[in-house]
Amino acid sequence: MSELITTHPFNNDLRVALLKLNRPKVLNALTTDLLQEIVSELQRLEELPEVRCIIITGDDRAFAAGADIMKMAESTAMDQLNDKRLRLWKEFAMITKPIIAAVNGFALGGGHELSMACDFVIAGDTAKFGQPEINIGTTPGAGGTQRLTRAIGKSKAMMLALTGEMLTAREALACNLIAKVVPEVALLQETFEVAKKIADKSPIAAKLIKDSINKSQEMSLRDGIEYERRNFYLTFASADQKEGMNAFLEKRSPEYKGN
Ligand code: DAK
Repeated sequence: MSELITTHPFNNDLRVALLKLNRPKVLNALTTDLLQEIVSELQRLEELPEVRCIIITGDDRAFAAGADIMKMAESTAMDQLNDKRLRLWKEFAMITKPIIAAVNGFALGGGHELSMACDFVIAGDTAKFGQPEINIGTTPGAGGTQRLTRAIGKSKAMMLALTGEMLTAREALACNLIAKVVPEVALLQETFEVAKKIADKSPIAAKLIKDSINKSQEMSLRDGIEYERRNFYLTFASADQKEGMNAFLEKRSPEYKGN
């Protein structure tokens, strides 16, 4: 059985793809091979015009409990430096389609970093989030000190990463780490409803919104607003913008083609 399974399980709606991590015996611990599979699959989906939104999920016990400690334990600094996962994390960030993390169970260490590298997180009410690397004598290495701090602020990020404690789904929602909490059993259905809303919109606008919001994490406010404005102008080169505004004026539902 593959360690990553792709399906379109929701009424076979090809616009929404579901990627399921499948290493249940080790709580979906991430190896470089699994990360490679995730990135290769995202790159394949990126090229398919019919796919408009991607969901990444795990199983009921874990989204992912971090990098595979078994594979890391005896590695050297040079093994780490030369490992292709550094490039893979960068390639993950280059995907332009919306990616939702649907989290049940543990999202820890690299698993939590994977969820934060997605565009937003929807969690089941029993999910747990944390950066427990300090418990095993190391530090976060894939954005855990950077994305987490931008998301929840310095004080809380410090406390989490320095103690290795976990946040419950409700606590994660309260500090804006995640976007929504739903009953554990309804996670995939609820996430699909959100994904379908996105899939109904213009893929061009979605791509540009994702780009502008991501830039807000890296740019000054003034530069970010300039950047956003250029993306706004760019939508006026799309048929989707004409379709959206004409549909509004004609009081009908728009049909976006992604061009
Ligand atoms: N790696 C390997 N195996 C793991 C694992 C992991 N991260 N997490 C769990 N497992 C395995 C356990 O060893 C156990 O295997 P068996 O004993 O059954 O063979 C099985 O999954 C079930 O786990 P437990 O028996 O421990 O289950 P519990 O419910 O009692 O506890 C737990 C669940 C999640 C609290 C516990 O398993 C745990 O603390 N796991 C470790 C969590 C952790 O420390 N995660 C951080 C790892 S470090 C980088 C990119 C990424 C990273 C770094 C750099 N670069 C790009 C530079 C990331 C680093 C990390 O994530």
